[in-house]
Amino acid sequence: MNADLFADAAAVGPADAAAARVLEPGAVLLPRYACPESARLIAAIDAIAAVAPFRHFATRSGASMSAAMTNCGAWGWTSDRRGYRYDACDPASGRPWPAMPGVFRGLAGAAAAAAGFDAFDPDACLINRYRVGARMGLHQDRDECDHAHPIVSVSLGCPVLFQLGGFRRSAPTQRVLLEHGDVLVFGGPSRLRYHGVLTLKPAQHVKLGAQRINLTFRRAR
Ligand code: MD3
Ligand code: FE
Repeated sequence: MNADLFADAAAVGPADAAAARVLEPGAVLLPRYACPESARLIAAIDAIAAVAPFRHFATRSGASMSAAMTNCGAWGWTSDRRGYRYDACDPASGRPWPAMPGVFRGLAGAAAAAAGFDAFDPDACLINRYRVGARMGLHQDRDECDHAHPIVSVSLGCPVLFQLGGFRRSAPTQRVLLEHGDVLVFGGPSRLRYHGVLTLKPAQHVKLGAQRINLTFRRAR
C-alpha cells in the first residue's frame, strides 16, 4: 500500500456536499470530509491519549478486543467481563474522561448536518485505534438511550475495508473502503444496521504510520 501522500491535498471541505454518497437510506459517506481538520484532530487525540491512554477492553467472554480504545466527552464506552456500558469516568484512573475538544464537536455536528441530521450534539466520542491485524466483527451499536440520534464516524490513517450489513447478522454486507478523512453518518433507518471492519493490512500513513484511528461520535444519554 502506498503512503497517502496527497491525503490532505485531496481535501473536500465541509461545503462540498455534492461528494456525499448514500450507501443505504440514512447511511451517508462524506469522502475526505475531515481532511481540512486532520492535523487538529490528531493533535487532540494525542492530548486525550496522554490523559486516558489507549487500552484493550475485555469482553464478557473474557477475550481482549483487538482494537485499543479510549474516550472523550461526558460519557465513555467501556467493556469488561460484566459487559458493555457508558461510564462518566475512565475505569483505569477513576477520573472523568477528557472533555470533548471543540474541533471534534464542530466536525461531528457539521457532518451530521451535511448528511441531513440537524442539531446533532454528541456527548460521547469513542476513539478506536487499529494496528496491523486488528479488526472489529459485525455488531450493532445499541448501548445508547435514544436511537433517533445518528452516529458519526471519522476515519484517520491507514485505509480499511468497512462492512455494512443489514438488520440481522446473517444478512448480506457491502464492503466500503474507508480512507483518511472519510466521514460516515448513520442515522434514521440505518442506525441499527450491523457493521464491522475487516483486518487492518500492513500500510504506512504519512501522518499516523501503520495504524488507523476511528472516532465514533454518539449521543449516549
Ligand atoms: C453503522 N467502529 O466503534 S465506524 C464502533 O471503524 C464501530 O472503528 C468501527 O463500529 C470503526 O462501534 C466502524 C462506522 C460505524 C459506526 C457506527 C455505526 C458504522 C455504523 C452505527 C450504525 C451503523
Ligand atoms: Fe459499531
